[in-house]
Amino acid sequence: MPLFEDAPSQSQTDVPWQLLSGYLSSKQQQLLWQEAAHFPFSRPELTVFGKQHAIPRTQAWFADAGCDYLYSGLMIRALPWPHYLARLCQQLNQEFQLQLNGVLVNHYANGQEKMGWHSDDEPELMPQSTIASVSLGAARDFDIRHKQSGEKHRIALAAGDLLLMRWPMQRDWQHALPSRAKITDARLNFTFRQIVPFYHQP
Ligand SMILES: O=C(O)CCC(=O)C(=O)O
Repeated sequence: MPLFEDAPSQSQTDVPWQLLSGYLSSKQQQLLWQEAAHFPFSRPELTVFGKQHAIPRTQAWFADAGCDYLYSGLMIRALPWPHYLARLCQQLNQEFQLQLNGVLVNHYANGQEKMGWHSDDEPELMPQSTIASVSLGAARDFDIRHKQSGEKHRIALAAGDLLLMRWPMQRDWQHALPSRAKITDARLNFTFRQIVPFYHQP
């Protein structure tokens, strides 16, 4: 259950997301955290209204062969799966009957780093597929707002939590990770996605 929500209050059965608090064991968290120390994180620059901006976080993309990802105009080639991340992807696929085949890893060095409002609605994502978001490290607020009504929810995502974002979440809602000046610890987030293979190389 969400730890807290903004009004109007709503039961989780009415919304397309599901929070599984403490989904990862502490051993899994430790192994993934250690593995991520070797990830080739980068900070791409995006062009917004003709100006170049470095994104306020670093990221890496791992996926099956042919599952490249076009992110805000940048083509991100799929890197081969690291061991423990691949095992977590298999676990999610088995447990929730999913066909996830790629993961965007976001590293937030501290509370200054963030992600703005968006939906994960890129065309290479399998239509109506689920996105599974796993968090490690510092707990951070995750905000969700409805595109039409503006209805808002806030979920605190803590280390080891799994957030399942099911269809039509990416059609009807946006999400964001706001900055939190007082947080000094790092956070990792893994959004496992299902990509249409070879979408960008037909
Ligand atoms: O870090 C998070 O929890 C959010 C990540 C996110 O919104 C995304 O990868 O699209």
